[in-house]
Amino acid sequence: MYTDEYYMQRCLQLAANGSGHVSPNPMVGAVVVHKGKIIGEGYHREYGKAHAEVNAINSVKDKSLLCESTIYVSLEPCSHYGKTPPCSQLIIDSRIPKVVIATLDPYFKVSGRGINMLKEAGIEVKTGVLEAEARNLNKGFFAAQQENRPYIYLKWAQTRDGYIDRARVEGKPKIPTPISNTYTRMLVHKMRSEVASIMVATNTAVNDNPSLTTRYWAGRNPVRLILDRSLRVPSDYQVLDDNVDTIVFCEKAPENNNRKRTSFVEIPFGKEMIPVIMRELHSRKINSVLVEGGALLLQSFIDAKAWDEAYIEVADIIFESGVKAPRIDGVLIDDKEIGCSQAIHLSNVEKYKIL
Ligand code: AOF
Ligand code: ZN
Repeated sequence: MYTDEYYMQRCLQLAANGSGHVSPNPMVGAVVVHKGKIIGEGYHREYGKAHAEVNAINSVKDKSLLCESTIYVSLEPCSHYGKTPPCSQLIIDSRIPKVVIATLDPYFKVSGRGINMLKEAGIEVKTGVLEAEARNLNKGFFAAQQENRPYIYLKWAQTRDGYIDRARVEGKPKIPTPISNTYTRMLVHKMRSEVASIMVATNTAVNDNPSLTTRYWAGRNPVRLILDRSLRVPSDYQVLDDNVDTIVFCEKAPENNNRKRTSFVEIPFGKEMIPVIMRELHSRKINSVLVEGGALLLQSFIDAKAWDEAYIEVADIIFESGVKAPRIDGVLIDDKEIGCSQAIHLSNVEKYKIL
């Protein structure tokens, strides 16, 4: 006989298949177990489509076994009519006598109500199985529901002597010197495919003309966020190609904007900047952001303590001079070698509050 953790682990594994397809909804997985044997599996595959429980229950071939089964779900079954009907009602109607849940749904329309519905129908409910793991899987969803802001990741690559770019000589073209290698670049693109948005400031957009897409990883492109106070990014640059949803934060929006997927949002550029942007993203249901550069922008997030996790690649390269990497203090989550780079993963001790 396997433990509850074993089946919940399978739920989390299934849930993760929804990565990049379900945001702003959470990734959720479910399995139906009859006498120790998994007889049904499902996960939330796509935003607006069927929830995990629906797919798991539908996948059970012999429905007569449901009345002797347990359903494991990585998030409290919902109790509301959203884009889909309530999963708790489906579980009740399916006569499943026991439900094992990893974590409560923080969404105010559900939180606790799903469990109450089940209990009132006489169903045995167990919660808290692999709770931390389940919350960890949906950091953006939990930040949005509980902190009213997106989950903030910082990311940069620096040399061993602490530079993120070569010095720029006025009037001379920049000699590109990549700090990341083929493998770590691919990992960055994987990370991009897993976040809802990605942010850079004017200098990065102007100097590097990046496309900020997930070219090296199959997955969804995040919304591009460009901080361009005086609209200095040339209109024929890649971030303004209108191929990907893009928001340009600026002081004064252009009078005419014919682009379909690119919008201009006016914001103040002082101390209020980060909270204003965070509120704007939250209102657009963008529940995670990856801040990629440049150094000044990253430093302003660090100084405002407006970050949750930071990924720093330290390549075995020496520049001797150039643009200094940001300075950061955080709790070390992981520090490992990736090829000839060191990958440092930090977390912030203080939870950033925008209100
Ligand atoms: C579940 N199972 O697999 C998921 C749940 O608009 P809807 O109908 O898709 O509802 C979205 C909300 O449902 C979402 O905010 C979260 O509270 C919950 N997600 N619930 O029972 C699932 N993905
Ligand atoms: Zn549901």
